[in-house]
Amino acid sequence: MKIDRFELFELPLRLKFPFRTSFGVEQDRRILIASLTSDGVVGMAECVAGEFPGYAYETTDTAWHVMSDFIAPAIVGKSFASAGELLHALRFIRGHNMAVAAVEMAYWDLKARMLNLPLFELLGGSDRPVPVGISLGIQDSVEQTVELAAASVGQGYGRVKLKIEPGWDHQPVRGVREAFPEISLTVDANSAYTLIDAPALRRLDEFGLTYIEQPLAHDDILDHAELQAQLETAICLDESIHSPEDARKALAIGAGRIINMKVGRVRGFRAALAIHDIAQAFGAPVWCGGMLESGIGRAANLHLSSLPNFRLPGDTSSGSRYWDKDIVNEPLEAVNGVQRIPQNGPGIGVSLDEEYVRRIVTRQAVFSGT
Ligand code: OSB
Ligand code: MG
Repeated sequence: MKIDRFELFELPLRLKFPFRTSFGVEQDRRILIASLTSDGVVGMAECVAGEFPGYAYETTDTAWHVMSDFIAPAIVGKSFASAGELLHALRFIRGHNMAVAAVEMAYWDLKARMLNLPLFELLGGSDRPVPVGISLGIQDSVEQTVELAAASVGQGYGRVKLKIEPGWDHQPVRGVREAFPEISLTVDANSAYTLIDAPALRRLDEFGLTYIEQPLAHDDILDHAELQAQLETAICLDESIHSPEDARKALAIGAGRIINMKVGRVRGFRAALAIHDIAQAFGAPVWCGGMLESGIGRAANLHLSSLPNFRLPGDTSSGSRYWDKDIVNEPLEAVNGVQRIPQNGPGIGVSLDEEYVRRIVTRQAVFSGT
């Protein structure tokens, strides 16, 4: 497939609520969409970089820079027979996985559209219902947290994840657990603890959490292994896993028992599939994380989530939870805690609301060959 055109655009979208984690607060998102055109067919994907370098070092602006100044010249006017070939042409870019992933994912969407297949088929998944949970940011009070958890349970979500940090862990978890003794409850620390905090984390064991997500440093696996040995609760790794190699090493040393898969974090679908298989070989489930995506990223997540080793509910909750108005035409709504894979046409199975996009777009760049 020859890449005739590469286009980037930026769309400001305001979350319905400020999303607070141990690394900061996000409400005003700038959604970056990358699109690739070949032979008149267009594939697209969302870049999941955030507004500030809190979750990872990439930001909307570093991703824009890397995509327009380095990726565009390396791919426009060139032909790639596979995602592997495309990635090979981008191997000179160290890191910047979210920027590379957006282009690689757009390539998969393009390929699926050319073959007239839903993306899940190309990825090796299936048309199955995708169980999803909800990720609740840090709130001002335990009462508020329990209220939000109650609303989520009322909407049918099969798992509730609470963001935690030192000083905000035991109390909200106890509050929600006492109100809902049976739900699958998890916590996500986004790297806010160190090994010195092991006793505080051990105290969470009594609540029967499904897992504790990324308690320790974003670049650590060794201390996680030491912590996992001291906990009954499974550790789920998010920030620490950037590649199939990271996944293999982490699972080999027992740094965790579960992996949160984010395609942007790991450099694209190809790496995500490899991590899926490695985790499966270790008997470790994966689940699909979220990065407060618009419907474009959310649709891609749902297709990926249909692979067999996605065995725990993902973070792809209803689009209407995040946005008053999404940028896609198709609603992506969970019913009784389950999302259907969008299939309004091939590829990711959703379409941009072109009129709305034209109205809100703040930045656009087009790279086309001669
Ligand atoms: O750690 O999983 C995370 C959002 C932004 C950055 C990191 C994370 C998250 C979430 C929200 O937990 C998931 C979502 O609802 O999209
Ligand atoms: Mg996380």
